[in-house]
Amino acid sequence: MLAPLDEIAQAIDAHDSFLIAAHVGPDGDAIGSGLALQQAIRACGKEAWTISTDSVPVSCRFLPDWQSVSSAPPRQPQCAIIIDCDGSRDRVAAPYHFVQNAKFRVLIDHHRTSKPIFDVNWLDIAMPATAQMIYELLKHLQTPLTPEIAQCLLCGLSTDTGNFRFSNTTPACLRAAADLVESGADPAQIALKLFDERSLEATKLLAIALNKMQVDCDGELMWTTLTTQDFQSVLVGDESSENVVNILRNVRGARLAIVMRERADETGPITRVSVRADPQLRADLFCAQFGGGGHAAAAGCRVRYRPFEESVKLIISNARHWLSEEHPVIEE
Ligand SMILES: [Mn+2]
Repeated sequence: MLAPLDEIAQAIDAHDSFLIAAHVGPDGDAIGSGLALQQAIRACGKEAWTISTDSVPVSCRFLPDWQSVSSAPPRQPQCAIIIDCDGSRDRVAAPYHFVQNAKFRVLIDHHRTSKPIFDVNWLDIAMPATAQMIYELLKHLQTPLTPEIAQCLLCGLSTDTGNFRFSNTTPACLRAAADLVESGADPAQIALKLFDERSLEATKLLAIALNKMQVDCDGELMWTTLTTQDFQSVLVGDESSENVVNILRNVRGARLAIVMRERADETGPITRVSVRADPQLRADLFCAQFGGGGHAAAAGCRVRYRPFEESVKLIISNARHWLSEEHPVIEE
């Protein structure tokens, strides 16, 4: 039996057109990994399209070639490579028939909730970021690391390690980062764009969210909400609320932080939920109860078909219980 890296190399060799897609609400790992893989496949003289039906987050609109990301491929690709998520219809930010109708499907992911559902599945929860996996794939393929590819991969590593501050910052990850900087990636630009820069509107939204901050369970649970009206009052969308949950998580004594945002689509109201937690509290399992996913320390979900206030009550009462319950320890 071939190792996953060899199987993926074979899949790239055997096909001429590729769909690359990651999770809904893509982040710097999803977009950076996708763009790096796209550039590498195109460098082999093949067609590759990075797809995101949720667009590219503003914080990532400095990456080389980010404007090539589109909401659908121009035609059915032969091979679908799904990265940074579990590959299911609900999680993939691409029109799913393109995934289903692909002759061959590859899954590359580092989330612990993913299962081998495609033709080739490279699932490795020890990897700090999908970008680390793409880095190793490109090394395996002997693809030259251009400054553009290096910048995209460093963006992915930086996103998922909190700019090399989380406990998933492994020696291998730092070695890859060093190699990427040597190849032309710009860590200062990435840190500024991903972690520091914030629009004026997002800063105003942060003020609203902090004003409404709730302290629960003796300070172990911190939460807040942002309503449609809050978003309208500062004329911004959901992408401007990303960092609020981290600010709540950083309050001394907090173990679980939750931000709930009121949105809507053609199915009706949606409550978008971002969760940050002490990893022992398994944010991924907390969100899985509501059909979401993520990591032990950071996860998300969407609650549909209920008014916002009801969703908030449901999630917060669940969170209060969650804090006092035992959760499966993370098996290494
Ligand atoms: Mn990731």
